[in-house]
Amino acid sequence: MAGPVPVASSLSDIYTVDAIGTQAKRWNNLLARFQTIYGQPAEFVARSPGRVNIIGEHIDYSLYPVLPMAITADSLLAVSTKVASTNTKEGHYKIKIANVQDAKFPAHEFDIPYEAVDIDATVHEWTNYFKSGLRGALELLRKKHGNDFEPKSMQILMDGTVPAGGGLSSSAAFVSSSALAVMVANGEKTVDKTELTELAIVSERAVGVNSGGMDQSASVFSERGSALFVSFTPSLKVRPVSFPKTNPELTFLIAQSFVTADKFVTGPVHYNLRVVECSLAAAYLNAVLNPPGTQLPSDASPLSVSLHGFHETYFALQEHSSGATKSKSTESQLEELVALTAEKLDKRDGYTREEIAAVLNISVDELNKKFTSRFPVRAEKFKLRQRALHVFSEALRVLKFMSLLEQQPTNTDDTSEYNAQLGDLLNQTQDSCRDVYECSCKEIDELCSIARKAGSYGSRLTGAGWGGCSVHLVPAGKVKAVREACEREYYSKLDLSEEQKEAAVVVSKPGSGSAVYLVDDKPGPVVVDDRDRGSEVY
Ligand code: NG1
Repeated sequence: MAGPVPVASSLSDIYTVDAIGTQAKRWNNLLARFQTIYGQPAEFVARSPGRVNIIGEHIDYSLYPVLPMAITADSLLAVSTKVASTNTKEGHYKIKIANVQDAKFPAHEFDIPYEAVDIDATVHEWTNYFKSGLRGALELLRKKHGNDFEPKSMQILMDGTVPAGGGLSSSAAFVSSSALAVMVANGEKTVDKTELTELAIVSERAVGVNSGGMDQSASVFSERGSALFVSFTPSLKVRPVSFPKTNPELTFLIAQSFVTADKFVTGPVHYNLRVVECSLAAAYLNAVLNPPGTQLPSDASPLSVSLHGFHETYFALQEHSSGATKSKSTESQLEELVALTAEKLDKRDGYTREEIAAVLNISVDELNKKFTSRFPVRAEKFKLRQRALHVFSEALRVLKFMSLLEQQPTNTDDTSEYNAQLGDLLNQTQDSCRDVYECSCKEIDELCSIARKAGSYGSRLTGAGWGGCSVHLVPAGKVKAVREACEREYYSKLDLSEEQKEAAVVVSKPGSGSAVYLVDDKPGPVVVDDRDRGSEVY
């Protein structure tokens, strides 16, 4: 799984068979538009997909493992580095960037100084995502080639099909494909997947969201036909996971709510606030459960202290003081943490900054500096109890889900009971997201109950929530019924275009991750299959 980002020689290396017809048209349009806009062909295309998360919601930034899979929708960046340098400022390189949806995402031209990429995270501007990938990639290139490294100018045309604010991680797809494009444009013949993912995780935080690492990992590493188990400690590790054969066969349906949730705009009361609450919960539990003076390890989570860090410290100290020779299983540790949280964090209406600072034995100013100064958050009280309960119980559900996948169903003629167990875990996640983590919304709740009534085993929000998409585990024979029920009971009440209606509910097959396609090698329409190299197929 680790290793270099693949160089695709045909679209058949990237997409599933059913998607190739539409994708070939789209790629040819992208390359033709590139030629029209810049008066020369693109040299290569960098591609990274969106993802749907199957289970493990809002726990990646607390460094617990998650199980997403890549989808077909993706971000494509067609690139050329043959940029005339006549009007570029001295000591600068030029970035010309345009989007196939030019009315929504206007083209820009930047002269960027060699030494730094300036990103104004207070301004919500689409090109910030490119710049954050650029900044991360350049840091890596400088580490490799020294501080005098001079970046190449680039002209870029982007085509993104992951809906923005739809919970399918358009931002991670854009940042990962941007970083990949910059690496390739600057002469890297191979781009290491782990390096790309790690830099995309850190880069995305520059846009104003304290994100975890699930989306970038899924976008870069996924393999066609498999979901991806991603763990973050002691270091980022991924492994493909396949679903056992079931009867009835299982299908994942993604249903959009058409409630746009913009993490950047609502960060202070939603996403970024949850990150702060989780880190504060870790620090609080450390203060009340570990011996005085215990410091949590500084880790890769956005605020450097995480519930996972607390978890490990707590049990390491317990084992040490009891002289235990055998560690408890992670499942029983998580169960214990759920019980301890319920007991020690007993204030259901939340904790003020003053109350938390007193327990941490620091001033409110120190608390603000450490936890709330990176990105603004707006809260009088922090719901530490609810957030920690969600995280520990969701981490436990991921383990239970994985252990179900690892045991094959016993009765292979009829796996309904097994399917229902998987579905139940998804339903429990939705309940926890709605009631405990408070990241659902009434439209997603409604879609979940419509889908369950029509035959879904398990339905829940996917991604950050507060709108966006829902995911449903549906027996293959009920896909039509679920789709029709959503149309009848939900979408018919919205004012949707034909295009939106068509994209509202899609069957999601696990897709492949990031790839590079070298156009230079293959003039003419994009290649769809090795046999068809260079010839127009669609
Ligand atoms: P979305 O907003 O759906 O891409 C976000 C985070 C993830 C993860 C999920 C919740 C980013 C880029 N992604 O996903 O890391 O925390 O929410 O599980 O911020």
